[in-house]
Amino acid sequence: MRPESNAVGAAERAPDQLRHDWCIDEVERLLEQPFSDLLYRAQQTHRAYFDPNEVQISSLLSIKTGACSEDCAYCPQSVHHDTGLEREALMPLQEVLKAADEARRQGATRFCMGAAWRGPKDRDVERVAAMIEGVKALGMETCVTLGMLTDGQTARLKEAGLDYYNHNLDTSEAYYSQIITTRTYQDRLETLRRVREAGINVCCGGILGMGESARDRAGLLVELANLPQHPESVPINLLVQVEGTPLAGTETLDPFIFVRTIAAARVLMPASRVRLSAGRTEMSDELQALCFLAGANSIFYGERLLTTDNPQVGRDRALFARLGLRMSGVGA
Ligand code: SAM
Ligand code: DTB
Ligand code: SF4
Repeated sequence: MRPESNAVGAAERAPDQLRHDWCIDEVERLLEQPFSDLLYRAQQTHRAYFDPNEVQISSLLSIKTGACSEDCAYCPQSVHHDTGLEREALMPLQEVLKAADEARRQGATRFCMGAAWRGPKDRDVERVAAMIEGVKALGMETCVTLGMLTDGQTARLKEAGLDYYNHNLDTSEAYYSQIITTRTYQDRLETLRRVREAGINVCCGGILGMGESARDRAGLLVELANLPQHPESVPINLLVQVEGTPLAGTETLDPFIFVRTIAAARVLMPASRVRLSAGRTEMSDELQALCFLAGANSIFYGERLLTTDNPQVGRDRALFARLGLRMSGVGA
């Protein structure tokens, strides 16, 4: 399998060093290490596998918004929560391609299309396949997140040329039923297995700041790292609290715990892209710098995530310049 663009061939370089036998106690201890020790270890790992000054850039587009039948407690798009979001039908192909081209011009190398579905119908997959083909023709990597998939659907997406499928475990198995009741952890793992078996790269991570315990955070990381193959992309989201969702008003997470969790993800999954994902709008530049120092080397770029705000591109460009970070694929 091809390594992520501009990674230093890490996955091929030391596959024997990638562990899949982590236990929760061990990761809890890692997360509790003195901050400087944990960051030093994460830095060593990061530098052994990647150029620490290079960050992969993805842009997001919601191609089908709202009215999702699932009850994910964090999500503004669930039909179970009243967040005032307008529901929108699947976007026309030309609009999607226009957005992708604009993202490419801004410097994104991967275009991620998200749909608020429990899972797509086969006719939806046909339309998404055309979007994947069109975005690939622009010279970008493609990622989609459409919910649960069948074997036939993963095969169709692979045939269209899909590079990555995003499907998050979100939290530990123990905490999952507090967050989502309309599907199981096992359902999630099944789709991940199908995606992997179809030969599509896996993008899988979670959300922090949902009222979970330290053990839940360790549990999520262990689930990710102990998959038969590490996900190539690991998005770590900080909960974006949206009024009307059950998690609005949750006590905010200590930012150092967020940074520690990024560092632990880097240590457990050395060759993966760890993406500093949702929640950046509320983070200071200094906190984001700590996340990069802890081993994050990917972001969502562009003024919108799916339905909520992301930092202005000017702010990100200025931050990258101040930190001497390069966007991968842009002049690299
Ligand atoms: N419906 C599909 C699914 O759930 O897999 C795809 C779209 S869903 C919005 C993609 C991911 O966005 C979720 O798995 C979750 O991790 C993340 N997400 C949704 N709402 C969020 C929020 N308020 N804060 C942080 N992350 C969020
Ligand atoms: C992921 O882990 N985070 C992205 C992407 N994968 C699809 C989505 C974040 C959504 C934040 C809330 C919103 O904008 O609706
Ligand atoms: Fe639906 Fe995905 Fe939101 Fe859950 S996270 S409610 S599955 S759009």
